[in-house]
Amino acid sequence: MAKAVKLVVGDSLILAGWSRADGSPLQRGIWRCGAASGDLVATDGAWDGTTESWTARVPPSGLGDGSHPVTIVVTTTAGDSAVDTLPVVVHGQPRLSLLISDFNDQTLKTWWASSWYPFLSLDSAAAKVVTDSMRVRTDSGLGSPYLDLKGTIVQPAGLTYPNMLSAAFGVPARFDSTVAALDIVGIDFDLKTSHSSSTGSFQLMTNSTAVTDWDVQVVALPNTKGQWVHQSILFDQLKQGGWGKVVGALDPKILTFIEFRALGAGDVGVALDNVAFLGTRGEPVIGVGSRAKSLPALSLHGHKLSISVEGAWNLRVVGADGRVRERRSGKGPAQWALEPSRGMTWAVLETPGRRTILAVSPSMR
Ligand SMILES: [Ca+2]
Repeated sequence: MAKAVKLVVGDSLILAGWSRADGSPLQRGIWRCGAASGDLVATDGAWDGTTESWTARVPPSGLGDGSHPVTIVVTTTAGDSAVDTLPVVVHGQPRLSLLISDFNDQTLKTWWASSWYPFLSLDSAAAKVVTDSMRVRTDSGLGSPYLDLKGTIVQPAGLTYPNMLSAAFGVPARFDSTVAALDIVGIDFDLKTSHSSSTGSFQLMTNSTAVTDWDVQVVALPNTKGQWVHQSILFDQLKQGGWGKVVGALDPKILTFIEFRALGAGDVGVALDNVAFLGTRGEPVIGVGSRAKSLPALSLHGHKLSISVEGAWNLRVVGADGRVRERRSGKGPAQWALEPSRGMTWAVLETPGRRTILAVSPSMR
């Protein structure tokens, strides 16, 4: 045993192993971790052979935040013993530790007052990427302001990798002490993407000072087809995407740059909100909403029905007798007053791949 086991506060550690004695039979095995200790339980029910396999459960209460060696001691009837240790690192549950941007002040600023910007992989000859806009947008009455990037990606002939367009921000060098204090382990955000090409894709990309030769660390993001989704990404999910020497897991202390990328030719959209670092120490940031949770596709306010989806939709209002009382279709958010009706009525919203049903009567009157 040598490699450290990483656990989160509240996890139990299950140990399993086997021990062999030369000569006299094994008599007992114990584990110790700080002030906690317990027996290793022989798999066959009794410590009596020269070879025993065993398990042990170190309960969560025995494993506080921090680094703990777990010691295993096995003894024989002759009084011989063998000791082994297992390093265990326990950290807190990832929580929202540092808000980067919620865009609610209607600017593209990060918390350290640098700005988000559109990043083009190739912005020279032949208009390879056209950035139509990157701005803070608010859909009237449908949630807080958010970052909205739209553009057209053109794939130049001869380019061997997909051309791309990103919403990006730089991480200042002084950030390392903050990262250490909060034990930053990931990033959390609301995301809405769209791509006119079925082969288009999206990535979260980071640069750090450890990765050289223009290489980067990436993880795939979904094409959400115009719907808001909540994403929580731990940095150890990121993999090196390219040419550089493999440096292992991203060390957030040396992060320099984060990009939310659209890749491949086509018309693309990347929208972001409530972007925050996840850390395992310190007080959680409260009051950061999630659009994915707070904005249902279909909601009723008084007698006003709100649709908060980005793409095309069809809606029908259906009575308990199955009769359709109202039909509408559109694209993007919409809100209007429903016609009064007797008895139970349901609004049925259909978007590509999804149907949402909401009872809208009799509470509407
Ligand atoms: Ca916002």
